[in-house]
Amino acid sequence: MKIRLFLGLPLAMAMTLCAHAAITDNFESYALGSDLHGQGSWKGWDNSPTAGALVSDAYAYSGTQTVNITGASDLVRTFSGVSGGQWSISIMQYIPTISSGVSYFILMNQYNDDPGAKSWSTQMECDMDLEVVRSAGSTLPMVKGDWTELRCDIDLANNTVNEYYNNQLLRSGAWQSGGLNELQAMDLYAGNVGPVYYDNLSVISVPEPATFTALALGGLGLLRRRRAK
Ligand SMILES: [Ca+2]
Repeated sequence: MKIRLFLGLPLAMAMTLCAHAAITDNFESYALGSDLHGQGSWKGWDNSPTAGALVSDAYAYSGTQTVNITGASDLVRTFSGVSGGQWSISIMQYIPTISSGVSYFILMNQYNDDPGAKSWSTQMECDMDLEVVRSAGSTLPMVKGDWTELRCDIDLANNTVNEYYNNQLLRSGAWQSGGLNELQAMDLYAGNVGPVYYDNLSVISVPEPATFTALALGGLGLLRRRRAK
């Protein structure tokens, strides 16, 4: 009876895990030099092919490939089912020391191609001239010539977002003041400057599935130890 109970618990956790599948992209599965517009859930803003972005091997956080956000790039990654509860979206960013101008990392609580409705939640302005990152009046020093993480912890249940740059809190505020109580899209907007490289996108529910996996594996470990006795 006790053994069944232990087996049931990890299975239940594994099923919970499946219900909150993580979204990840390390940019390794695309052809080098190809435009992400129209590949997977990527597209140019308002579905415009001219707003896409190219897969690059100039720098990489994982493997050999990233996406290069530069010039006319205004690259959208749409999400579905990122609603309710708490979520964490993370992406690695590399800004070469020679890059200048202002590039943007944007999260949308509502996104539709023109003429559909759009609503903005997070906008990190990466000012490569002043070497700062801004969001709604808050500022942090920029990392250039190295990889750094942009992360937003979103609590849809309580309508809050904590925005982190380089593991430091940049801004804490409301997630939505209009639109929808969801994360519908990420937009990497070059603002006609660049280059800025991005790698290792992940969107996970919180607590993250890895925690559930660890708990489940821990449960199985207990089960094995009990059986071994
Ligand atoms: Ca990669």
